[in-house]
Amino acid sequence: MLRKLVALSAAAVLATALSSCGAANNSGGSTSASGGGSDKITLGFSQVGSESGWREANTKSIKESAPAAGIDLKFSDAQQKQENQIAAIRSYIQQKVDVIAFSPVVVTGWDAVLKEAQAAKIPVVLTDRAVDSDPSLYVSFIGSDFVKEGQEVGQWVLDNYKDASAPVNIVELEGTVGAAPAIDRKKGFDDLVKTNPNLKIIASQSGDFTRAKGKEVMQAILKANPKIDLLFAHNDDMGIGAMQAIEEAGKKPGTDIKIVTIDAVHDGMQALADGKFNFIAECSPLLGPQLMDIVKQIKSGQTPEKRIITKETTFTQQQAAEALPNRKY
Ligand code: GZL
Repeated sequence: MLRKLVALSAAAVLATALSSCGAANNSGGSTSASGGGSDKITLGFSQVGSESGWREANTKSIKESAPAAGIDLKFSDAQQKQENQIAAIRSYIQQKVDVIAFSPVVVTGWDAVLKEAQAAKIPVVLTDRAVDSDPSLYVSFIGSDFVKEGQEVGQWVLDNYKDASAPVNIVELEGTVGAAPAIDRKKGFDDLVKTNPNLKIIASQSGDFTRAKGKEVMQAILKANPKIDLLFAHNDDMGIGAMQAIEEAGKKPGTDIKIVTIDAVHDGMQALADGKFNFIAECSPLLGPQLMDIVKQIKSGQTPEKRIITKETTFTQQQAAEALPNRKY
């Protein structure tokens, strides 16, 4: 009798164990390697690279906000090469991630891989930079208005040189060739500045958004142009590299040659507070939390806004000195 009771209870325990596994498998969640069910969302993210202080802050924001949102993040750094980003996106398609997001290093050349993601029924979100592909190939684009950033810097130049009687020689350090921020910041700035015939852009060249290249290009421009009044650098990092070149040429940045930039990362804000920069238009890298919200909206069947423009401001030297102690990056 006792043996029969023991056998019956063992069978009952075994039946319960199997049915709970079955329940996990049928709950619609994918069972993980451990055999437990998981409803976690997996996001595959392809980052441009690590070319600037802005990019570091952007990467930190994404890497910190994924676990905070309960999202499994697969992250890749493309070292500023489009082919690496395309390979990463293809890998995420193979891995059947739930959502793909990326910051496109340049505007063109994405149609094929975006169509592959669409064919695999994996939604794509753009962050930071735009592409020229058909908007039906991505669900949402969150990032700054780069034309507006260029206009904010251009307006500062118009305001500060409106009474200039002699020509004002301007140098422009452009961002990565073919990148949306480089194209649009140049358009915003140049279209405004050319409304004052005294303002002359005497040299405009790419510094690839890096300090090293910004310094190298500025060294060559300084050698070729004895009279430079103002530098517009498309990001703080190129501005810092150029600032070093200006000092090594025996000139005072912020005084002999004024420097205006875009981003407002810590080192740029410090240069502004120290009087070596003269004005910065902010470009927020803190896109992580909003990206995770968009991913969760998509997975819960909602349709996020197609275009989300990040909120930003501008800084003078005084405002930078006041803001620095509380800056997050
Ligand atoms: C702008 C971003 C740019 C930054 C640079 O959203 O794409 O790339 O301005 C960064 O600092 O390298």
